[in-house]
Amino acid sequence: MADAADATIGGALMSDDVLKSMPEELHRHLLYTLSCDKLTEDPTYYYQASALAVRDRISQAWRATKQAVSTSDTKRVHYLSLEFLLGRSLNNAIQNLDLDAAVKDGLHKFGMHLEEVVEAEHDAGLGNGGLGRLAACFLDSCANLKLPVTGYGIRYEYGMFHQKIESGRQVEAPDHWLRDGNLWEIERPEDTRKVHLYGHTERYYDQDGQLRSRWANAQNLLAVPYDMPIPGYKNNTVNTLRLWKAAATDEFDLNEFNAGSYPEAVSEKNNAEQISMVLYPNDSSENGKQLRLKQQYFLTSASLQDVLADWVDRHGEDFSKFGELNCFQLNDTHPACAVPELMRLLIDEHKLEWDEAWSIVTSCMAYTNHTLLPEALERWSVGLFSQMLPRLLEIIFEINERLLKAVAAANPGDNELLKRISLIEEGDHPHIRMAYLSIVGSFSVNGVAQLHTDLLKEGLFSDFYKLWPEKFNNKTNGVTQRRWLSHCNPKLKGLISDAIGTTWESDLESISDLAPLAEDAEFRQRWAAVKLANKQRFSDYVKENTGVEFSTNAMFDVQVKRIHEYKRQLLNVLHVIHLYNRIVAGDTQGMVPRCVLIGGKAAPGYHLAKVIVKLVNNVAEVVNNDDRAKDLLKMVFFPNYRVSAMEIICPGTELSEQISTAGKEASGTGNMKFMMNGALTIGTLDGANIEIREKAGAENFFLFGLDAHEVAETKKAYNPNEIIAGDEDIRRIMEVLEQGTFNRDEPGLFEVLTSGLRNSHDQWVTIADLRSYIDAQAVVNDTYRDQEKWNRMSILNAANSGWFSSDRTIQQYADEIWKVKPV
Ligand code: 26W
Repeated sequence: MADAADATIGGALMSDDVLKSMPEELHRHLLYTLSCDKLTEDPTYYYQASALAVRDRISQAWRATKQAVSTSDTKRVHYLSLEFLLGRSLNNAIQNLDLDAAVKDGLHKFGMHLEEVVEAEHDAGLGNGGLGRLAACFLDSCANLKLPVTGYGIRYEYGMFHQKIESGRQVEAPDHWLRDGNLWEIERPEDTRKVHLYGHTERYYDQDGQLRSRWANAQNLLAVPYDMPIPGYKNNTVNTLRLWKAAATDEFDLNEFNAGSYPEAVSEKNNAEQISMVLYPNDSSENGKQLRLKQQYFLTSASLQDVLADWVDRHGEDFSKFGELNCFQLNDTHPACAVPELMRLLIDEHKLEWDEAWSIVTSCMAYTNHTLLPEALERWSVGLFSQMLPRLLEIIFEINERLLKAVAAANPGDNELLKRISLIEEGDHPHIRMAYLSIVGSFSVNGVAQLHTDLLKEGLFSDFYKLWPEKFNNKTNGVTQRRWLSHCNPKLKGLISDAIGTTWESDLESISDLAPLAEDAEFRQRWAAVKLANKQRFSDYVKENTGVEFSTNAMFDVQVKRIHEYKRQLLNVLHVIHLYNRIVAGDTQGMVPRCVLIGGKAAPGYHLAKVIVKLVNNVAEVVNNDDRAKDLLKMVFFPNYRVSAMEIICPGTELSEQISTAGKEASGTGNMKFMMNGALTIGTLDGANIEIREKAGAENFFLFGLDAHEVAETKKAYNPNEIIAGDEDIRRIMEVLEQGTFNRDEPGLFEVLTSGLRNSHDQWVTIADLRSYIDAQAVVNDTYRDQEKWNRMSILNAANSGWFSSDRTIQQYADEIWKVKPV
């Protein structure tokens, strides 16, 4: 048997040796590592054996990558994020290490199929949605580009909740993703860090007679790191995602032990462990919970200490080059405590002076904003902060004082300006504005699509933009084509690679070579055949999860994302009701059969979002059970939407719904996944849709609705009732909704929704966009009738998706923000 440790990833040596040795390796793991008595048929064991065999092969490159980085002394990047939505790892690792044939073949020898075996892996659902999945795509691209980037996050015991649908309503169940263990992580107890909470600050004179501040009487807890490998694509690079688990210190319980209260001591331990217990399932409104602030501080303090400890190992107490050789990218404001915490560590622990420390902090922190929604901007109560993080609060006050002094000097007499930019929002309950803290403490502030960045500059952050225009920049999001095309759509991958080679897998711009093939009738036919096969898989999956039959003759129309008013799933439902009304009225001339799927989780405390879920289910129930609609219209709410569901939904989708109120969706990334897989988009001029339309060509995009500035104008004198009264189709839609067609047994159930639509203060101006949306959907319908045309447009969308690779995004972060080179 070849020694696994000798194999080179993606090297020439590999394939033959691996093919031969894989069955033996699987066998060895089944027998010795997993101790299976006789050869089992349980796919879970084969999943574990495969993961172990693949992990063996990752180890060497992982060690080599660490070695290369630690000896090179190049600049390093630390990506701090409360969320990493990785999904499954086995298939990804197999693909990136080029082990596909070997593992498939190895499993065959045991009568097992890889497709079945990978299903045994739980999704690592350590994120809510866009921001968390973006972090995962970024790690993949950093490894692909061989960049020295480490991810830092929290090892939540429970990830994003499991969504069940009972009587049409969302019910949350815990996601204990670690219950069968996690073969992808390695605990590193030797790198455990100590984190402080509570206590108070005190003044003292150090040996040099200097007056200093320190954090006294704090409670300590431990941060224990678990490392996960992030393999690059066939390039011998394996980067690291380091996730922290909270644990109690031993010292903690001593007093209580001595007092004989063993159970109390153990419950203290539990208290500490709470911190990494559960991911907050909120992605659009901050709720000021203590535990969440603890999580944020826990992550930032442990990660910064980790980086500093490594620095001191290599450079001693000389920090003169620390700022130049490190960069911390803050994924939204969630890790914003990094600004005052790095100040604290440098000043209190490493005895630097304020100015020196501040110049280091502001040369190595960079902040990405992911949302314009005011209710999602984090503000922490000063009271809570002073209790939990007293020393940090002191530092924040000092940062603020210096900021206000400098701004006042440059803008004498402008007290309004000072109030507006203060890090502290004054009032009965003063709050710290975490976004402002992040801007002030960073050398770079970026938005995630061009429109979003422009709106940040002219709106939310305009005062800061005037102060420091040079800090602001745009980095349009991207997604990794390795997961979101190669892995999830093997048939399309095959077709594309047959036609233009495989360069696109590591350099997506080259997918543009497909464009001329849009004119090739035979290629179009093969393209359509792949879509059809993917629709079949999609349809089987829908049947399995909902019991509803989606006919592959119909157009597959999909909206999957978190449920939120601004994303306007409601607009989608209004259109479905419109189609249903036409069917009932017999007005079906030229109507193409459609299957509409909506999926996504509602934050557990977001009542309106939950009512929207219920509405989708109720409309689906009526439509799917009406014989008149049988051949023309189906609708489902897909339960428990997650990364591994998208891997099946995305390849089979034909129409991608990106219909948010313009100016509200920072970027969107689902829109990019669909485009790569040849879906056409119906969308507003919002977030990255604008760039998608530019790249795809306006003629290959179904545009509707008001743009961001028109939305603002419309709101000044918005009269939805007038629009409703003046438009026969819209009047009908509202009528059936308000008559209770979809809530016979529960009168008034959807009143909150209909009254919202009719409200002149409706923030999402849904009714204002409805006519335009219905008309655009009619154009979609007519285009679909011409399948040659549709397929041409589909190919052109995929061919023009090169810009939306996260490799491009990360290359821009590396060149323009981080200034790092591959190792
Ligand atoms: C404090 C509660 C909370 C938690 C998470 C507020 C806000 C968030 C995230 C910033 C929400 C989020 O995921 N934003 C999404 O980020 C994606 C990646 O940049 C964008 O593509 C989406 O448009 C944006 O909604």
